[in-house]
Amino acid sequence: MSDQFISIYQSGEEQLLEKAVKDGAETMWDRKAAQKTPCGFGEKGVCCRICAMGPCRVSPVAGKGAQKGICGATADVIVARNYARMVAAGTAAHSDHARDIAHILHMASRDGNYKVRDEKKLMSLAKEWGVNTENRDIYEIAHEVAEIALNEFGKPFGTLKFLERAPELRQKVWEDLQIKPRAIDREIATILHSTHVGCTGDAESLVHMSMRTSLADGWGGSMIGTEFSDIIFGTPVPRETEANLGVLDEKQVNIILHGHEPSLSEMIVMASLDPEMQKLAKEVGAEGINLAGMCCTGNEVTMRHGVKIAGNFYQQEMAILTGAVEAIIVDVQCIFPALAKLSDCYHTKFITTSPKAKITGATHIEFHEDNAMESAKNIVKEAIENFKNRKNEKVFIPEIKSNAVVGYSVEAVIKQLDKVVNPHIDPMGTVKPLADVIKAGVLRGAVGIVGCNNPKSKHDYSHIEIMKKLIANDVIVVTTGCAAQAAAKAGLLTKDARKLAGQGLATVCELVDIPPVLHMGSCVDISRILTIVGEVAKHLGIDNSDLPVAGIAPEWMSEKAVAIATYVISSGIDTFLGITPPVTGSDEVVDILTNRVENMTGAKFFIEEDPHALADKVLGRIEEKRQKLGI
Ligand code: SF4
Ligand code: WCC
Ligand code: FE2
Repeated sequence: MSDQFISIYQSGEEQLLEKAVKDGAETMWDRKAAQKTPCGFGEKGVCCRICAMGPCRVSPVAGKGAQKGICGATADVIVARNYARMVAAGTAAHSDHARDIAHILHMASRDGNYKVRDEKKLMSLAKEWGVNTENRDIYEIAHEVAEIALNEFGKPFGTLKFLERAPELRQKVWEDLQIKPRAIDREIATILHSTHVGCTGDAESLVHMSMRTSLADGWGGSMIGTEFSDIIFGTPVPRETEANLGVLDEKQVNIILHGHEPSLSEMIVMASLDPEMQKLAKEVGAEGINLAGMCCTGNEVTMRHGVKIAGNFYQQEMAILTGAVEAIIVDVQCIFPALAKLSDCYHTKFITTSPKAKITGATHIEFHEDNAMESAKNIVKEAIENFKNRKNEKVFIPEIKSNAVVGYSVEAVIKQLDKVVNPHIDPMGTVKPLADVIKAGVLRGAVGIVGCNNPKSKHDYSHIEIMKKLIANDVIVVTTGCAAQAAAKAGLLTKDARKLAGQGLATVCELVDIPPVLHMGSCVDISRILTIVGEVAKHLGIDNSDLPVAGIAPEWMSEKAVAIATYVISSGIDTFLGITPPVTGSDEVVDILTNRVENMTGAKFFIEEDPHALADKVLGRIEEKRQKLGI
């Protein structure tokens, strides 16, 4: 195995942590140590503080200790209620992001900052939603489409429009289970209502409701987030980039873009290219402006502009510890409040931009979409002017980075697949070649690996071990979020990584000209994975749950991940969690999630903290599915 593929375990993190001690900087590890042993009640999900008669914590062991909260809620009810609220919060985060993006399309104009970049996608969505496109200005169409999307959040009647994109068999499952989400906000509000003190007191009902709410994320908020970002900023195509802290450049103004919504980061990318900004950078003695991304913002700008990836969730503190970052610009989600104090140890400016995520101690420069370019320039200017405050003796940039190819939207994957289509025999522009190789067994299956980092697991270790094992066994991997950035840093997003693939997958990669692990974008872009799985199922005339596919969140930590895992299950795709969710205080809830839910949705949860055992279970399950399908 070449060094490139093991570099992930020598990424300079240890040196940076030593540097932190020397610089008197506090990191997550100090705070983790201060937490001592985590609360066993919280860990098992049996702590309730939903009303002021409590907090109540009940025993996770039947027949021993307090078995009920003051209101009589059992461990089953408390665990299920807490789970449902995680799903609600995750769904709210993805969907509120999507709402902002839909608003941006609604304000897009020919001479404004935000334009329509993918007209084809807009027109096809307009057609899908029955919007008249004849003899109309493209922006008029865009505004109507945006308004329909905005109504998906609060419409009083009907169910979500994007559900109709799923295979018919899947829609029937949802229909029979009565879990087709209605308006997005409504599902979130309903579940908050139902989990209020004195409402739902039945675990199965709470899981059932959680499924409906989560589908409002996957086939609602997240899908709107993806589709509308593509329309406004362009549908990603494969492009090359680099990943890891080594992309920071001592000679340039380093700006980290961290957070989620492309509306801000796209403008920062544009602003940094502005000759006026470039000139300013030279004036302060820098060679230029170096943007580097983190978390989903990192994914959004890398797949549309090739902006380099500084790292994933766990590395946000590391980036500041390099002492080489002039500014870390954030909007919403996955941002450590600790960055404010940490930035104070260096010259780094920690700039918050969203009224939804202000942080004490940060410099708040509010980003206004209606004045986007000017706001972005002001933010970039702050960073440039801060270059002169950098203390060279405090700079240490680990010299580690890997090449990566990013940006495999569904459209881009299909375009690659066209390379093996004989147009005299088969149609172009479909997933047929993918379905064919899965059917033939050249690929045993396809797996989505997604999600965060979590200090409960060695940084990126589970992501990478699982990916390597799956591709070695001819399972193609698609990836998003921080998992995708782990793959990028490990060199798995290169065509070279074919060497690590089994013979079948290596051959497919060769013919179709792709890496064995495909970067599909940010966390909301898991909707791209739902789309491609659905397309393959439709092509074969079967349901998602029949396919040899699975979802894995090896190092997840956020409520968004719980919402995602739940909509993936509800979409008929098995989901493997590498971190145990706080549900083990209820045998009933564990039984529903890891067993009974399969009778409802055709898929279930697997919880396995050992990455190698997890990969084996995935492979076993894939073979089971193949056998059932008779392929
Ligand atoms: Fe206790 Fe019930 Fe109130 Fe929860 S809702 S804090 S279990 S009394
Ligand atoms: Ni999505 Fe997890 Fe990263 Fe945040 S950016 S840390 S939810 S995977
Ligand atoms: Fe994310």
